[in-house]
Amino acid sequence: LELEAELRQAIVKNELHVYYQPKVDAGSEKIVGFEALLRWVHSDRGMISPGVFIPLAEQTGLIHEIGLWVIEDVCRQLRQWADQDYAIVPVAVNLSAKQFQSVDLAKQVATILDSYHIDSSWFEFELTESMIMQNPLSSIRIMKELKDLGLRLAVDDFGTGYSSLNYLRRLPLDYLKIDRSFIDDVTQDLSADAVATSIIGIARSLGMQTIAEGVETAEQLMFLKDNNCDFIQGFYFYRPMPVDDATSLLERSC
Ligand code: G
Ligand code: G
Ligand code: MN
Ligand code: NA
Repeated sequence: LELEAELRQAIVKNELHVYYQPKVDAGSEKIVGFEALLRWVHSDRGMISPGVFIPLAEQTGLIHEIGLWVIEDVCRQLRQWADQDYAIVPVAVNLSAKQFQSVDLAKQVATILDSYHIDSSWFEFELTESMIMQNPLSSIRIMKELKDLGLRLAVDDFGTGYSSLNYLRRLPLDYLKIDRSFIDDVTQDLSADAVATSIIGIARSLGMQTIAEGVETAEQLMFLKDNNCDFIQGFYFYRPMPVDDATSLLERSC
């Protein structure tokens, strides 16, 4: 309960920060995007993981306010990068289940993009299979609304949920993100290799691209390149970083 009260205050106390983790093209190894990852730097407790406070925010409904704050903070940053003439790479924001199901999501996003003059191709969302499969028909409708704004959509942690291939085929998705658990085991476990290459194959045949998450070793990278994975994210290249470090990376790649 105490943590809930503190989370309520976190926004006004400027304790929430968006970190940025680069994604690179598997071929050129150039930065092609960022994932926005929320951090709570608490005055006494230090850094609190979103794995802890996002579920709390979901339970208490605070997720709506926090989720909108993340979207707006990312748009404010994109505007600043654009004004400084940096070559913009798209930023992907994670959505939670309640946010995804809230009726006005597309309208709220459109308003924020508009007010910061953000090109919709600069902004992406990551959803999970379980969020989509909770109510597949309404999910398809919401995803279409977001696609109509011009955003790209990714399925996060792909392979760990229960997506029916029959729905997957009908979903307006751009990327499948291969879950870290498979990447951890590739090059060591033939069944993880098979799952990873199957996901790459499914994505390709459905006209989607693949992002491997949690890539930590040269061997994993080699395997993914050999098997035509499109994009790579993980500590091997970059950790999630504060915005100033992300800005320096963009500055260098100009
Ligand atoms: O950054 P880290 O690996 O600690 O993230 C832990 C979890 O928190 C991941 O599942 C990630 O998707 C989630 N997460 C991080 N930032 C956000 C956010 O802004 N919104 C939502 N809904 N989840 C987030
Ligand atoms: O659920 P989601 O995929 O959004 O979670 C992203 C989380 O994965 C973030 O908390 C981020 O810090 C973490 N992460 C990103 N790259 C790596 C990696 O290479 N190894 C590990 N162990 N975690 C990673
Ligand atoms: Mn994610
Ligand atoms: Na993930």
